[in-house]
Amino acid sequence: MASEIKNLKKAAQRIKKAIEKKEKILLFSDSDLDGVTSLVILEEAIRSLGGRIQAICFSERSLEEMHGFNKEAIDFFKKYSPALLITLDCGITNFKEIGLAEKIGLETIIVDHHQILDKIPKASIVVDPKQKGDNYLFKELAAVGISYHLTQALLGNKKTPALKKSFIELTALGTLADMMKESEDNEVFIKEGIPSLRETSRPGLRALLKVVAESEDSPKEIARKIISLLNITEVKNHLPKSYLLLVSSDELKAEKIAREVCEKTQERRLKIREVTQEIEEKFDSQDSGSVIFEGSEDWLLVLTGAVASRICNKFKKPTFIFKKGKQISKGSVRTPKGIDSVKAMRRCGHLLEVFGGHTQASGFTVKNENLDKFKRCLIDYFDNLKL
Ligand SMILES: [Mn+2]
Repeated sequence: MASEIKNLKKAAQRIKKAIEKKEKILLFSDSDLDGVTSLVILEEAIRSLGGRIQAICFSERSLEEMHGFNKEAIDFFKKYSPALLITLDCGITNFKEIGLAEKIGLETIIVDHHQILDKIPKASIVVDPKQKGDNYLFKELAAVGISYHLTQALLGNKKTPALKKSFIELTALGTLADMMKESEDNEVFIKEGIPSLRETSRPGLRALLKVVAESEDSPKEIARKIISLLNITEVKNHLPKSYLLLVSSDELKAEKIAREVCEKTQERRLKIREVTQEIEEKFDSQDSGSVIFEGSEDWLLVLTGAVASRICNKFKKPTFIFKKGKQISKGSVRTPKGIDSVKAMRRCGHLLEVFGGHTQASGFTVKNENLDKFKRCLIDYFDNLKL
């Protein structure tokens, strides 16, 4: 293909050098399914080449902290310095943290697909098809799609058919989980990766299928079930259960994790329903205005995305749902088609600590003292948008 993802080859070359020289490699990723699958396939590609992966850490969304790559991760990783750090599905908006990582000897490669704010972090290599000067024609890759292309650049013809099949299954799942456009590269991933799920060789997926798949399920239905179970972002000892499940090579252990994941999902669904109903009832009896902006100390941060999606779907309005913390609040944003959530937040960016994401799905962190101002700024913005 004529067009190439900017810096993808450069990143692959740098990683190859690290593998050859036995440098320590550190992996960091977002904890949703796109992030987890991005990390798993890159990890397996690097290991298959004999690379030395020293530590793995996922963003802990349940804590009151910055979106994506964060201070906690730096504290966790700094004992391994000097090392090569790769951030997946995040990093592109973490200016301060990436700068700090580089400063303490963690040479950083960012592999992200989120929107670029006014500048890019001072990482050693940045791979994000949305950055300036990237002429890769297809801009709708999930992070796992980029990671897949990276594994291809790393492995070339060393990618065995079995490895390819296994990578493409995860790439298809991550792409669907992030609700990326099902065209171009993504269409290929989905067409190739979804039909073979039922015969997957990955013990973790097999265990999950045993628990949830019905014999009459179509491949797409199977994929949806897997995604709804693995898109949980709770993290324990820096690792989410979805990761543990996907990399598990032990059938029995995998079955145990699969059962736990199912139970967790049930609890999570109940909680999502509770919060969603609470908000729905409020706006069934009162006009919500041009934007829905709701938060509570009692809501779990990990559920804000799911709740915002449901509320946005029902009321067809830009929806900001947040967990109110002691000093700062953090939340998720969903907007109806055609409304750019990142643009709206950029307008009010002076009131925010961090924000970023996709046009229709994003997140923010705000000091509590700025909550009201932020809300007013949004109302102002969306009121004017209507005119
Ligand atoms: Mn993603």
